Amino acid sequence: QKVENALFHAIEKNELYLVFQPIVDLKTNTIIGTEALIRWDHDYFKQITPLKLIEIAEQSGLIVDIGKWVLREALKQNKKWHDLGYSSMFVSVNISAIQFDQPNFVSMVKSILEETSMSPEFLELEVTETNAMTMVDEKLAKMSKLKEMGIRIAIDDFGTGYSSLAYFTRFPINTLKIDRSFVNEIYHDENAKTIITTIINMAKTINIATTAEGVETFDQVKFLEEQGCDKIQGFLISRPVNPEDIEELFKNKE
Ligand code: G
Ligand code: G
Ligand code: MN
Ligand code: NA
Repeated sequence: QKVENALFHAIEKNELYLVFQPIVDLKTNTIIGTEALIRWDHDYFKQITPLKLIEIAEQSGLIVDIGKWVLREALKQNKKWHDLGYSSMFVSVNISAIQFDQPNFVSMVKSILEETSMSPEFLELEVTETNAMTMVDEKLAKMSKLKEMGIRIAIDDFGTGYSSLAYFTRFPINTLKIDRSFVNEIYHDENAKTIITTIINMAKTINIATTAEGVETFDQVKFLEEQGCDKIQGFLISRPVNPEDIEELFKNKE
């Protein structure tokens, strides 16, 4: 059985689903949003990790349809949470370069927001640092349009792509997601601490929020709080889980 072929049928066969990981505001210590992450429930291709799944989807071009499906499902779920009363919750959706570079990307996002009755201010799109560094002019133009619509842009895996933060002053972005490789090293490597502190301070001067990814210990939270990091995400709060488990977390955090 060919994996591309199986993945091609995954949407119609209802094998794809989303899990959500909470994002916590450090000032209020409340869950303010979630990141949607794709999963594939397939008898034969169980061993395929989400990272590999995305790689296959990108190589085969299936990412365009899958990415659209992810966006729709993430917004539908976020709408359900709004209807349940969690009406300030945002959802963050990962966007592949190939998907972002589609000529109709902006209009596709707009139509899915309308279809799901979700206001643009509750959608954040995550673009990796490496992605943002290719086809820069096209990227800038699209990001500006998305921002004008009220959608937020986050740079994912920040710090891994060898770009300088100064470079990002050109981009209309709202959030930098500090890569978990730095967060992991907070209590092992002085350089990691310095890098995080520098990212947070520079981001503040250009009015960009910071989210630390991969937070697993209270010591890391303490350091990030001291440095003025805005939001955290990681196994300490919760692994990516299904929507019902997210609702339990909402209740417990109230
Ligand atoms: O879910 P997990 O933590 O294993 O994620 C593995 C990788 O796959 C991460 O880099 C994440 O950003 C990416 N990923 C997960 N879901 C999606 C998705 O819906 N679209 C894209 N483009 N990437 C995703
Ligand atoms: O690249 P992106 O940031 O979208 O990746 C999300 C991935 O990070 C998911 O696969 C998720 O499972 C993983 N992740 C989220 N929190 C943690 C954490 O605290 N520790 C580790 N090791 N991985 C995490
Ligand atoms: Mn991400
Ligand atoms: Na990341």
